[in-house]
Order: sequence, then structure tokens, then C-alpha cells
Amino acid sequence: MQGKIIRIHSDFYYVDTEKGLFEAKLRDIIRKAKNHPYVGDDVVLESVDENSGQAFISELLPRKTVINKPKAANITQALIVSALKSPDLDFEQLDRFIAYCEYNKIKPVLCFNKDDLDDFSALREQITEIYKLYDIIFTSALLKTGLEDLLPTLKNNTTLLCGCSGVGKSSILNALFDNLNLRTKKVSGKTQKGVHTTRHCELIKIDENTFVVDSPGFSNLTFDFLLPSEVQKLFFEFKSLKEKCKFKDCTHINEIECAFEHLRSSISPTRFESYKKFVGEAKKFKERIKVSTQKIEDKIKYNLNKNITKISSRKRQTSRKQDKQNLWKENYNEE
Ligand SMILES: Nc1nc2c(ncn2[C@@H]2O[C@H](COP(=O)(O)OP(=O)(O)OP(=O)(O)O)[C@@H](O)[C@H]2O)c(=O)[nH]1
Ligand SMILES: [Mg+2]
Ligand SMILES: [Zn+2]
Repeated sequence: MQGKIIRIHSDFYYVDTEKGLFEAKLRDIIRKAKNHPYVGDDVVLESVDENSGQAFISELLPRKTVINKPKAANITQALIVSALKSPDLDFEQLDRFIAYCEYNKIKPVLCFNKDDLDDFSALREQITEIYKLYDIIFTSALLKTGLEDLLPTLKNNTTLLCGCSGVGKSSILNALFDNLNLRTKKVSGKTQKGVHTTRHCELIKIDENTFVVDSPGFSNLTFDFLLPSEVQKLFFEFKSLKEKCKFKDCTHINEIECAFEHLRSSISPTRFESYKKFVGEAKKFKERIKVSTQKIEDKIKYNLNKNITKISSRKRQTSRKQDKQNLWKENYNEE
């Protein structure tokens, strides 16, 4: 029997099937495999144990998409929710979410909530200008405005709602769909930050082809898993430039004679600031790789100087090239 994981609580996986909802555990073969199932995954469910009533997931079916923060599979787009106020709009955090979606090849749609808290005309204009290449929706979950723009966007998609805590992800879903009753909670009076009300990702079926995933708010995305020259791929501002800059590893930040030299002032200052920060984080990753590779090289050199007796191929030291590749893979696939 096949089904879709809608919720995960520690070792328990809740799987929606044509015969109803099952609480399942992972078969050893899946548990020992590297990639564990996520919410949104299609899985094969083994027949339920008659005595204990326990079901088991025995196979993870191929994924169309996957995202590790928050953990979700098979989503077709992400609704990045920000609040215009309470908590204040944080452009850098927004850029982090957008860049992370771009990295995972998931279409971002931008939602700006709590539109009722003030007159945001100037801020709205600024947002529309900066993010003109993305779909933008302004909402108030409280007054239920903007929902008419949101509904058609969600239709026939599996949409992950993500963003910082307290911006109103669960409130938006409650406002859109009756009877959901997702838990929501006031932002802290002192810090004006969310209090992490939603604790787990949850896939909610709206109709046969429409799903939404509510997720816990977070704000600790860092770009320490890719190379500095790759960060530009996550910013639409640089995409049109691809072929034009003659320097292979150019970050386009301050290099002279870089194709972007004259265009730097045309990119929005907040976007450029975010870009520079992410490149900085990626540089640390590059350093880490360099240091680890050096350590391996030193070890190999040391071993080569020793008189090593022949050992079976199974136990033999991996080649330097292989070592580098493994190290690269390890770092690159890191969450
Ligand atoms: N004024 C106003 N308040 C809102 C709106 N949307 C949500 N809120 C309030 O903001 C607070 C946080 O909303 P939640 O829906 O819990 O936020 P969340 O993004 O799900 O937060 P986490 O689950 O912690 O990630 C609640 O007190 C909501 O009532 C809105 O459009 N306008
Ligand atoms: Mg929530
Ligand atoms: Zn350049």
C-alpha cells in the first residue's frame, strides 16, 4: 500500500493512504539508509501487524524535490511569509529564504502579512520594486484580506509555508481554510519575536491536487555549504550576467574590471548587503575545505614516507584523488 507522510513525531510517521491514516515506524533497511523520509514523501507501507496494529514503512519512493530546512519533500513551491511589522520586516532574513529556495530549485512566492497593523504604502512600494521578479502577495490573516490573491496561487500545488517565527504562517492557513485550528500564539511583547508555536512540519490536504505544509519558524539559515562563486546563482540580479564576466571565480563584489563593476550601484542596497554576507559565509566554507584537504595531503605524504607493507585492496588507503572527492562530497552534501 502506498501513502504520503503528513506528519513526523520522533520515531512515528503518520501516513495518509486510501484506507485512512496510519501511524508507522521505519523498517530497519530505511532507518539505516542515509536519507530518512520527510513530510511530503510518498512511501510504501507494509501490511499492518495484526497483533500490535503497528504499520511499517518499507520503501521511500523517488522524490521530485527536497528541502532540508525545514525538512519537506515533493513540494512544488514555497510561500515565504514575512510580517510587515511585529516582528519587523527583516530584508536579510527574507533574502536568506529566497536564496535557499533558489538553491533547492523551488519556486519562491513572497507573502507579506499583518498588512492591517499600519499604513505600509511606502514599504509596499519598496518591496514591489526590490523583488519585482517574484510573485508578491500582501495579506492580513486577521482581516482576511489578500487571501483572494493567495488561493489561486496555492491551487494544484504543494506549498511549503516558511519564514521566521511569529510572522503568521499558521494564522494565514487558519484564515484560508475553515476547521484547521492550527495553533497560533502572540509574539513576545518584549522582543517582538515569535515564540515558536508550530513545532513540526505538517502536510495538510486541501483537495486531491492541493496541499500545504505548515512549518516551524526559524531564522538560522547560513550559506556555509557552497563556494563563494556559486552564491551569485541564487540572486536573480546576477543571472543575466552569467556569460559576461570574464573572471571565472569572480564574486562581483569589488573585483576590478568585473562585468558587474558598473552595475553594482543599480542593485538594491539591501540585496547587495545580503549577497555580500552570504559570499562571506561561503568563503568560510571554502577555507574549511582547504584546511581539511591540506590535512589529508599531509597525512598521505607522511604515510608515503613510511615503508608500508602491502595490504589487501579492501583495507588499502584510498587514493588522494578519492580522498579529495569524498571530502568534497561530505562537505557539499552537508545540511
Ligand atoms: N495583526 C495581525 N496579527 C496577526 C496576523 N497574522 C497573525 N497574527 C498574529 O501573530 C501571532 C503569530 O502568528 P502565528 O500564526 O502563530 O505565527 P507563525 O508564523 O505560525 O509562528 P510559528 O509557528 O512560531 O513559526 C499571533 O498572535 C497571530 O494572531 C495579521 O495578519 N495581523
Ligand atoms: Mg505556526
Ligand atoms: Zn565579476
